Amino acid sequence: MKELLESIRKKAMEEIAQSEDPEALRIRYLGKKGELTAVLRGMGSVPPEERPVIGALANDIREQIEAALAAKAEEKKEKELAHKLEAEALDVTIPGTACAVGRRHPLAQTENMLRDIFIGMGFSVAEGPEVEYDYYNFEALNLPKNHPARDTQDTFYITDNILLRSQTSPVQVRTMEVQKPPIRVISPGRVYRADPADATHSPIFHQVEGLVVDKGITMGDLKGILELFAKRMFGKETKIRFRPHHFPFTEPSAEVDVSCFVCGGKGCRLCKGEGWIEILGAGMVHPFVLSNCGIDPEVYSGFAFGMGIERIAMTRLGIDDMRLLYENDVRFLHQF
Ligand code: 2NL
Repeated sequence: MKELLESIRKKAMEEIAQSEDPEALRIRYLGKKGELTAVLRGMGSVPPEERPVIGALANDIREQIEAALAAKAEEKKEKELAHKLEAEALDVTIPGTACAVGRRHPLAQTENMLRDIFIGMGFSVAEGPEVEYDYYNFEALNLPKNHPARDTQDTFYITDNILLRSQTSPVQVRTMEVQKPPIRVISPGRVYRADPADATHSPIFHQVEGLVVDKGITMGDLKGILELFAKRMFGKETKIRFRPHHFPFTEPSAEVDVSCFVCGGKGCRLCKGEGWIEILGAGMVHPFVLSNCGIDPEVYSGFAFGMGIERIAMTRLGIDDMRLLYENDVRFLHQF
């Protein structure tokens, strides 16, 4: 019996030393049907006086096997960890991959500047549909049926009375319909004209219009607001100039120029020797437009203005072809 136990010890220790799978050996030796267990079961055949000695030996062997198995398991765990650390090793000294940082599109930059300037003067921002009724885009703005601006050649019609807006004024008409004066809004957004693309035209472009309606609003208020706007947009030395003009929705109307911010008015390449650059159209809201929107022109008056964001961006940034703004060539965009 002793010899049998010793041979189990020897075999077990050898096997454990070489094993990759200590758990299988635990079952094989110490499990319910294991070799050592089988020997202990056969204790009945051992003479009673030898049983304590054999029992002690068997326990000693069990403990030794258990300790060897535990050591082996620990060793296996450590090996696995070392392997994992090596496999997942990270060299923090390897140079990183540079991440290309983008920036706002020049049109978005310009629109944000315009928004900031007018919000700073107490205006709020109104938005509205790009697919619009003929009524809001034309009729309400004193452009009756048969007015030349309604030519199907000039505007994208969807049906007889639905079109792509050709200006953002319909947003302001909608504002006047639902809001009582005082009204101070700007309406930035995308507009459409049936123009072929060239250096100064695009069938899709962007506009900011502004509208102020209250009791006692005059042309003087319009001039004050636009002068402040021009100084904030083009620099504090900037002057403005009103030239008489005609729009169906304002009376009187004017085209507004800013003094050239490159030459200060002396005449240069940017202003084509004029000293002045045209940037917007404006005027006092036509009484018909006010009454179309449910505002009594005997009580209230207002001014409105409109400008193309492309034109402002091109003037400020020295861009000579509008098409560059839509090509999304990063070599171009990275310059601004
Ligand atoms: C231009 C000229 C202008 C307006 C837009 C307007 C809006 C309402 C009533 C009256 Cl609701 N007028 N807008 C007024 C004058 C000029 O735009 O050259 N835009 C690019």
